[in-house]
Amino acid sequence: MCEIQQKLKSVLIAQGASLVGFADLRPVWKGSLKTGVSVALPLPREVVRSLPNGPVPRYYDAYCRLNGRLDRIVTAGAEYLKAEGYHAFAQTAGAVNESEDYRTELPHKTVATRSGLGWIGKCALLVTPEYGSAVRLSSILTDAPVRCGVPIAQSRCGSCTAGADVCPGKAVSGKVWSAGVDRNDFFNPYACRKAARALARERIQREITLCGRCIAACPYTKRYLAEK
Ligand code: B12
Repeated sequence: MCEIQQKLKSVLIAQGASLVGFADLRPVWKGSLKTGVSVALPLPREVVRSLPNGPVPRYYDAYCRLNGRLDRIVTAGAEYLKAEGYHAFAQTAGAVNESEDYRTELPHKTVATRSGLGWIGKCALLVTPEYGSAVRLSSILTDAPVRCGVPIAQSRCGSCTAGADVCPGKAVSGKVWSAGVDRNDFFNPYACRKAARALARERIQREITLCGRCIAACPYTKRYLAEK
């Protein structure tokens, strides 16, 4: 790992990042900044344990808190890179535009799989070996020279049906992801959004897309919960 990469990683970890990965984005991204830095924060175990039936107020609180922390971490990382003379763009929640069909130009999950942090589960979430799908993500784009991780291009979900079984919107078809398989070929974002918003309205009285049942059901998440 070269010096700038090591220092950037230290900055991100000092700011609170739990997982950091570096991605070669050339095959997936036409923009000028060809390196992605993926940052993940886990949902606290006690929050995930409260999710099997859908969102609860503490999940909403954690969601807001982690989003704020991620924005601060990637902003600090981008500021550090710029101070070192590189170009850098922090993909904060406010800086990313979402289209009407729920797509962004360069999703955090693409940066994450390209950096080797995990794969896309049948539930369409990033699944990491460390925390399962119980992570929130952000990313930085840059032209700083770094050694990139080995991309993960295949799912490790196997024949698992846990996410599909608990999805209140029946949004999970069960088809296995591999790099290049489009989201809409295995997951229905409209059905997910509709069911999650109904659940959030009913359970926490908020107009927000918040569910979390597939996160809690994932066997990799359960492994994270079983530790300690
Ligand atoms: C739009 C959006 C939604 C939409 C659509 C969801 C979706 N899967 O697209 C709706 C409203 C339904 C939604 C719901 C939820 N969301 Co949401 N959402 C987003 C948002 C803003 C953009 C996602 C996007 O661009 N989708 C477009 C599709 C095409 O891309 P994708 O979802 O990333 O997945 C594809 C690519 O990554 C691609 N890909 C990956 N690697 C590679 C490699 C190569 C070579 C190629 C070619 C492609 C490729 O493959 C994937 C499948 O096609 C992101 C934040 C962000 N800026 O990324 C959060 C995000 C995906 N959401 C998140 C979460 C947690 C949720 C919810 C659980 C809500 C909640 N908090 O309770 C639900 C459940 C969603 C689910 N099961 O997928 C997290 C996911 C964390 C994780 N572990 O993956 C994110 C990253 C937010 C965050 N900051 O952490 N969400």
